[in-house]
Amino acid sequence: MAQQRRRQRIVAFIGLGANLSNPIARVKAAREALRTHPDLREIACSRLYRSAPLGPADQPDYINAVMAVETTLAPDALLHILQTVEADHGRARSGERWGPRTLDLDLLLYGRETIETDELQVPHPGIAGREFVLRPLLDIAPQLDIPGRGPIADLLRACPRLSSPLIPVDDDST
Ligand code: A4P
Ligand code: MG
Repeated sequence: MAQQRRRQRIVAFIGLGANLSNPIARVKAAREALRTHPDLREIACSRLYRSAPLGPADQPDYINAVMAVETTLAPDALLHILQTVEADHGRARSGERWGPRTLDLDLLLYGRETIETDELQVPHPGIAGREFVLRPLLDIAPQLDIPGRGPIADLLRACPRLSSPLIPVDDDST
């Protein structure tokens, strides 16, 4: 559909997170699904990080990563791809805020655009205060400035720490 595409190429940042059913493998498989999608071109992907949950503590640790992709898709079309990949990984929405999930794919940034619709808020509302988003972002885009929020290095310095430090995951972990 014509409205699903923009003429210009845009760099979008996607946050990947999982804490159920082999989360390291989930995050790696989601990256692979996005990397090989015909409408996306991967520019960079961070290391994987393990962290304590933000929100209810009675859930497993999370694995998080951030990837940058180039695309001509409109933001809502990109969101639908993320939701399809989530569904392919058995994502069931319990409705619990900050509850456990097999896979969560968030559209963190879409170029420098600010989007406020019923189904999409960009920059992602959690981006500026989450170490597990900012730290992997810093890996792949150290100079990045978040529209309306500022440079990520400053945001990372100021952001609240979780109950335990973020730990990079070894490459050969599964
Ligand atoms: N939506 C609006 N804007 C966006 C966007 N920029 N990207 C809408 C993606 N979706 C967006 O999504 C609910 C609705 O948000 C969608 O229908 C879409 O139209 P969802 O994925 O069901 O909910 P959510 O984003 O997971 O929200 P929730 O449950 O508040 O979770 P959060 O805020 O994402 O947090 N701890 C650690 N250490 N690491 C984590 O990754 N993640 C969470 C989940 C909690 N604790 C965590 C982590
Ligand atoms: Mg989400």
